[in-house]
Amino acid sequence: MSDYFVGRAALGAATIGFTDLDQDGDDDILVNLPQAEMSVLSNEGAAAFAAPAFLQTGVRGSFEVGDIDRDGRDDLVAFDRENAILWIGQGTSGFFRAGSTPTGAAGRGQLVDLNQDGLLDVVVIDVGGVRVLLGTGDPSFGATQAFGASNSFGVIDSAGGRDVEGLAFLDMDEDGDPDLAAAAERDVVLLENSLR
Ligand SMILES: [Ca+2]
Ligand SMILES: [Ca+2]
Ligand SMILES: [Ca+2]
Ligand SMILES: [Ca+2]
Repeated sequence: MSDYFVGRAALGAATIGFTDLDQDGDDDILVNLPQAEMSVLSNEGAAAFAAPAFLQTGVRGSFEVGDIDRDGRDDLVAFDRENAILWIGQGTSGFFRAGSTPTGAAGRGQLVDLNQDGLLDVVVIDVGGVRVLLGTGDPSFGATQAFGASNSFGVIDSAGGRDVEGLAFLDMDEDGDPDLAAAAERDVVLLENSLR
């Protein structure tokens, strides 16, 4: 086990992601700091990381890593209180803000290709359920919609108005697209993906 310094005031608000920022073939560590800068720990191989470099990103809140515009470099989607904010990856020079899409939901999200069109989509946890923004490749996301408005698992309104605490994706009906399991209060709610 090794400890690495990531920067001042990493505190509990920090989120961690992995991406090969310098494209040398190994994953580097990104830590988002509360003051809207990002600490980058470059992977030096053999389970060792360099001292942090800092990127002024403006990204606040949690983030997810994925190649949104499909240029081969990872991008970031940050989630603030009302929006999914897209930052396009530029390699070692960091990320630039490409736009923001209202999610109507606070704080957390995940990236997954729900409709299997090759473009990452955004799934956000909302108060009372789960919402989806389909990737358009522009790079941007479409309007939000409820997940699985009708489905064979018998769940009608996303998570039925219950607060969702966690999400996992699994192709439960083996039709080739990822379905969703949501931890909603005392239950696990299964939502079939009906977006295709
Ligand atoms: Ca690397
Ligand atoms: Ca990209
Ligand atoms: Ca998609
Ligand atoms: Ca499925």
